[in-house]
Amino acid sequence: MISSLPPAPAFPRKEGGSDSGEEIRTTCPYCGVGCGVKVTVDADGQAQVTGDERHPANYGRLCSKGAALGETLSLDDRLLYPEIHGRRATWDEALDAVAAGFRNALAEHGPDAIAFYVSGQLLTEDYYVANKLMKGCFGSANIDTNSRLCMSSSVAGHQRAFGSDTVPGCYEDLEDADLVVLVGSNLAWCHPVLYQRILAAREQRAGKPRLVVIDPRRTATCEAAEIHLPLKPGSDTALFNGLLAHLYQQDRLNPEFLDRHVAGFWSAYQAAKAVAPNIPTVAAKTGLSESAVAEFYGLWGRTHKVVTVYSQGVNQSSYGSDKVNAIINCHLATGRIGQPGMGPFSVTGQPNAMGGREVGGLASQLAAHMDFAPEAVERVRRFWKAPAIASRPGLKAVELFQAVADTKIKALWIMGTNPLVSLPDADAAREALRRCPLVIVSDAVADTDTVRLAQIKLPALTWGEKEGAVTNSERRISRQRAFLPPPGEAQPDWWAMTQVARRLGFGALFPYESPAAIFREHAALSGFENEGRRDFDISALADLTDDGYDALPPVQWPLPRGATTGATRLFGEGGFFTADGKARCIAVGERSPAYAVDKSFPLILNSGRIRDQWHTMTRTGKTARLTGHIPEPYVEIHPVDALACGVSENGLARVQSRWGEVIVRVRTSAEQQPGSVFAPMHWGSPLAPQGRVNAAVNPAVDPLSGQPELKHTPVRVQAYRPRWHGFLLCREAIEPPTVEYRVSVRERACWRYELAGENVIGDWPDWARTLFGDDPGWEWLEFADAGTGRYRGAVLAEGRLQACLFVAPTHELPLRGWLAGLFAAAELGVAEHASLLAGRPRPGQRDCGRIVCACFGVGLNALTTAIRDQGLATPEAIGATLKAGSNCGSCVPELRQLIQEYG
Ligand SMILES: Nc1nc2c(c(=O)[nH]1)N[C@H]1C(S)=C(S)[C@@H](COP(=O)(O)OP(=O)(O)OC[C@H]3O[C@@H](n4cnc5c(=O)[nH]c(N)nc54)[C@H](O)[C@@H]3O)O[C@H]1N2
Ligand SMILES: Nc1nc2c(c(=O)[nH]1)N[C@H]1C(S)=C(S)[C@@H](COP(=O)(O)OP(=O)(O)OC[C@H]3O[C@@H](n4cnc5c(=O)[nH]c(N)nc54)[C@H](O)[C@@H]3O)O[C@H]1N2
Ligand code: SF4
Ligand SMILES: [Mo]
Repeated sequence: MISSLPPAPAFPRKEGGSDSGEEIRTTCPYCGVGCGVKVTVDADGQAQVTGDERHPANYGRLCSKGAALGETLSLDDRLLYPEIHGRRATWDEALDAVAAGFRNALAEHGPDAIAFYVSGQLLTEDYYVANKLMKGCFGSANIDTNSRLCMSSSVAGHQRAFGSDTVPGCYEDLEDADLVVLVGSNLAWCHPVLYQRILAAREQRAGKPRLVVIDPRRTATCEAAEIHLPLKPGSDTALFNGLLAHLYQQDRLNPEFLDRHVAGFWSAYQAAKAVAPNIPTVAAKTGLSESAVAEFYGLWGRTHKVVTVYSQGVNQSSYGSDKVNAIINCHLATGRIGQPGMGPFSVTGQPNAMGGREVGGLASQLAAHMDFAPEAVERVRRFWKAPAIASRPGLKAVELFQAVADTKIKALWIMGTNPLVSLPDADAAREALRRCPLVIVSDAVADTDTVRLAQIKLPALTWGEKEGAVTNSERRISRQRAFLPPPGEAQPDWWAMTQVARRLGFGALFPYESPAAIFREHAALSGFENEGRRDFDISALADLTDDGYDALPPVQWPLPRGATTGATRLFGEGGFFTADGKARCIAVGERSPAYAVDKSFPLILNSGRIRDQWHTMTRTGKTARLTGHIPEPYVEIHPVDALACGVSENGLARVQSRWGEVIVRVRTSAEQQPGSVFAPMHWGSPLAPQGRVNAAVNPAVDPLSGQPELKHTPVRVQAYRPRWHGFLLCREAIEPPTVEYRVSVRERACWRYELAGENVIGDWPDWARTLFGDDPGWEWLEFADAGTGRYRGAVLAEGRLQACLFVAPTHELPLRGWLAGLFAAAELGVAEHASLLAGRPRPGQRDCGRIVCACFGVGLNALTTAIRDQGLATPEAIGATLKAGSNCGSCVPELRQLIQEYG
């Protein structure tokens, strides 16, 4: 029998959710742009998702991921009831066990022996409850979050420069600027709607803002850029120190702003001049040409309205906070901050990275943008009436997992994050969890690397099912609203924590029956004894009624009591949150990554994101619309390096570091700079056991922020030559075989498994029957050639294709797209039988190739043919002919590339 894994849900959705046909306005659960979406659930439960034209983040636009949200809501992969040690449990049993675990760990080992590891994807209310329970009741600050891997260098940089963790600007600045500089940001793929807003502004403003991209690789974002600076990995501090020196030397400073609102310029300038005194030095340190550096400096110096956007190429470094301050220094020195079209702009990654920072969910903060200064601790203690308040910072993510490895942490609750895929040195993190006496994981999904190691599993409600608030990159708080009934026994995270708190005797502090009550308390704390001393103040929302909370429109903070509109920008007239009200320029010296390449590990492994996948793929991996663009984990390498390493396009490579290794597909590309390779962060064991890149990523961190250096690990790349390659397609998911290389891919009408192995199985027909099962009613079409090691086998049930397996000594196997398409056919004819046996499409039948446009499923082959044969020369022309690129626009940079290549 073809087993139909994962099983049909034992717990369907309950009654409730929105009424059929009712339109619910909510917020996209992916990136920090925080787009508003409208959802309508039709009578058969299918959700239709469109952009909310009223939401000020996106005004109706969506990217490929947002547009495909409706296809990610099935229950087949969900965690739907609590489990203890692999056995189903009631919520009461599970909550009792969690409470007992923390009670015992506290009693025996004290507050340093417990920890929470949470997520920028929790809603603000979940986050607030987690922070209060840990810091106000357990008396420990051992609550850290995946934001440590994401934004903590920006937080540290903001705090050093502004005295507070404030993003000074707003999205409109990106449209109003005359120059937008993107540093370590692949905006076209990672904040696609912001990228589209910039492009749309350029249409209207005669090419302004101009775009500069600073990234070691040439990314899709560079497609529309005037200048791409492929700097040496890690050399951003040299580039921006050089810019600061240049601005001074060229008399481009704003002396009045500096004088009134900034301290520390002189020492920052001296430090900059010492390491990057002139353009030739900068060119030598960054690997850029002198003319490119001069052009960039000239443009930055001359242009008044500049926004410098930065993201993980800046933050994820062992001196990320210095990179941040080197950038901010230039804006402070020129007074280009907090005015329309100007400012440094850290774009946040996760939908609620900002909300987490607001509640204080990082181990290095206390609550509501307060730190551990004695008066802040005392203030928060009084507000919470806290029985035991944390008075010093707790362990930061990487240290925290080190403490777990050292068995100093006896009870750990992980919520809304998958650290065994996303933490650096991920195999060591896995070992650490194995050693931890109590691991509790709250997740929405039943099978992730992290959930696999949980002793207690708690089923969480997720997007579409839960209510709460998130804050986007421009300080805008938006509501997430439920439109689906809760499935199975899943509960919101705040509820689970509240129940545990009550079991531990903290019921009076956790009286919450709804997220609205939690939000009001959070808003009240932000204004408590604030009087304008702290940037984060939303006390105007402290008295919201439940209805007011339900109806809350998107609002920016600060929003102190009495205010009716939030602040669009801060610091335009100074007013920094330091003791003297002045910002600080920070002296940044010569810096280089923690681990340098050497003879054994001669290449730099860079890592990051692809257009259509979200993090560890628990949602975006579920829809063929999103897996078609890039179906397999890969390493991208410059052709010259590929030659030197003996790897070739489409082959497999082993990427090894001192910490671990992965086996992934090879893509060669001149867009990589020689000496550096790139691998995506997304794949975990459920879909690709050998593709978890963080097994190889080093655990070095920024000493100030604790953010790991995820963009820079010395590695070697070698060809991996298995003895056979194969793939199988199957109408239903099956238990995939355990072989040396395997990747599972969701296709439209089937599952695909890419396989490769060391042990030649030999009797392929027999193997096929073990994998697919056998049934007397099935028809087998098979071709086997033991001599050449080839096998082609297909199973038909009542004329329909059920499954097929293709094996060969090389990867050049029949076309997957053509075969996957056959699963959609009602019945296969004789001609198709023959072509299946031959492993080739019939003349005239085509393979659509890799999907480029996710919205309309337009493949590479159709595009290249149309570009060549019909002379399509613009993305608009392609849109008019094939529709590709005409909906969300996420693929437009790639369409431009194809036009260049094939036009
Ligand atoms: N499609 C998609 N979008 C997402 C996400 C996703 O998973 N998928 N995740 C969201 C999250 S949480 C985040 S944090 C953001 C991240 O958004 P981004 O930061 O834009 O994405 P990354 O791909 O991690 O890294 C950005 C770039 O940094 C470059 N880089 C590497 N080293 C250096 C260096 O030394 N200097 C410079 N200047 N650049 C360097 C890389 O080559 C890469 O292109 O994306 C968000 N949006
Ligand atoms: N090599 C490398 N590693 C990286 C990065 C990189 O650039 N390179 N980037 C880093 C960055 S910036 C980030 S943000 C991280 C992201 O990494 P993670 O946070 O580990 O990735 P996600 O897949 O988003 O994990 C979210 C989990 O929460 C679950 N979930 C969804 N909704 C809910 C809910 O409401 N409640 C609960 N309890 N669970 C829920 C999902 O099923 C999923 O398992 O990765 C980091 N790791
Ligand atoms: S840009 Fe895309 S992923 Fe980000 S919030 Fe908007 S729709 Fe969601
Ligand atoms: Mo992130």
